[in-house]
Amino acid sequence: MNPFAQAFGFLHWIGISHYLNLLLVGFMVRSGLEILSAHPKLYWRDDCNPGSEWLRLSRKKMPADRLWTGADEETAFSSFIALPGRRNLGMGRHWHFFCAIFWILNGLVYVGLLFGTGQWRRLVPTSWGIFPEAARDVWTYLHFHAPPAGHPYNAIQQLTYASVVFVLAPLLMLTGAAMSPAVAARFPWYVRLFGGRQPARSIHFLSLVAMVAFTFVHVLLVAVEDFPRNMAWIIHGDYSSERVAVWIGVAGLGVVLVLHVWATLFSLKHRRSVQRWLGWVIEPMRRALLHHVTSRQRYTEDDISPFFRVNGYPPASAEYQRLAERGFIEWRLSVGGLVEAPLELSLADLRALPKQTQITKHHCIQGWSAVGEWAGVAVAEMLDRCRPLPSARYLVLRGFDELDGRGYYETIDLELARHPQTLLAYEMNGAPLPIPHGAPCRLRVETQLGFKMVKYLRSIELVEDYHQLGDGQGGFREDTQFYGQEAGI
Ligand SMILES: Nc1nc2c(c(=O)[nH]1)N[C@H]1C(S)=C(S)[C@@H](COP(=O)(O)O)O[C@H]1N2
Ligand SMILES: [Mo]
Repeated sequence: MNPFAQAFGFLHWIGISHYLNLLLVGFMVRSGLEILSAHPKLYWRDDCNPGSEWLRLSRKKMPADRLWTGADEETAFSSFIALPGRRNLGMGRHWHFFCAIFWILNGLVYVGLLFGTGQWRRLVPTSWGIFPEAARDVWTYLHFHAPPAGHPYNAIQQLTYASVVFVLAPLLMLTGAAMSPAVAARFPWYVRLFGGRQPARSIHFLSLVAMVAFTFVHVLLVAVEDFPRNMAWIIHGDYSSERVAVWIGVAGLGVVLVLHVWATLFSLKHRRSVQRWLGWVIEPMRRALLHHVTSRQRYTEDDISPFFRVNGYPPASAEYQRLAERGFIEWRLSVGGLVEAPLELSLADLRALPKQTQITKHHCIQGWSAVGEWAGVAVAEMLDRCRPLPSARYLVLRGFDELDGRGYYETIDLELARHPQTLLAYEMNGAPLPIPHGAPCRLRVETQLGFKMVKYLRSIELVEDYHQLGDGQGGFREDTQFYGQEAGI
């Protein structure tokens, strides 16, 4: 008997890992669909040109005669298919990453035990003969007969199981990692392995479809073949006590269903709690893995996207409009808070500082991307001039725009602020920053998602802590859309 079977008496480790897998994959499929609903379009190119999507799950049409934004393209999926549904990207992401952590751990334990116990022989084909054998089995299935039982699987089952465990699951993990802006910024070659961020996103989705199809057929076959006998094997690891196994199996499925309903309703009602509790697990992990990674992007002019989406409409305030009308001559960026030397920088002052240019890929949290060239002053240069006090830990960047009475703001810590490609950009693609993209000056933090990069900058304040600002979550979108403060994924 293996140690797990001993510890749990009647439970077999294959049963436990299958059960956790069913639970976690279900949660990840539904939260993944929630994420997709934020930008329900899939592309093969990272420019995400409107109209170039190969899959569109929305009927919304963007106007041709006025500015529209990525947020306008967002749709709501039903809570029956998405976790939690109803346009809750923040919630979908928390569930997706939370479950991903445990799914990977479960997968590692499963594969470890598979090899540790010799069970891998049932799963991994060891001879080329498997292929003609599988073809014969397909032929038999096509005639609606069951092929002869294998030992214990027939060739086609063995091939399918092996490819789910050793191809599909790793592919989901690898393409998932390729969608992290921090990974893409530090290792552009890694993303290129999949053909780019959008191909990785498309492959991730297609793998999800394959996973759902497999699970469906697998469960169906287990059920129609010999349900009690199969349940006994899954749960006990042998063919004893079939009746107990059936009951445990049915009860287990009931628990999965209840958990889905609970998580959906709870996430719709208590979004701040979900953000806090799941964030408590996810954020330290995200921070440890990705926070210290610096951007090493060096795209070429040929890579620059002909079309670059906008997110966040230009400020409606009279103050901003007046500044814009006069070409931002009177605009000043105030830098204050916990600094030795507060600054008031005009555009001319910024232009007089050392100029840095970078061509990078922008990752919006909703899923779209685009490549642009940005020029401006490194935030590190600005910090050298205002000299933060020892107690300063975060930069609070505020924009001129307001939504529902809240000013747009985001926070980044001093480490991110000092990264070499963290920039106060006043030019885009060789021209002064256009108004929709944040004129006269915006932040670029190239390892992070787009929402951290405040446009229409008004001020920068150095603070010790951000919890006393707004709703205390570290930014406008963290406060109102329940995103995580750490945006490397
Ligand atoms: N002031 C301000 N900055 C903002 C936003 C906003 O709404 N207001 N949206 C953010 C989001 S979600 C993204 S993806 C990027 C989009 O930058 P772009 O409009 O230049 O594409 O800006 C970020 N900065
Ligand atoms: Mo975004």
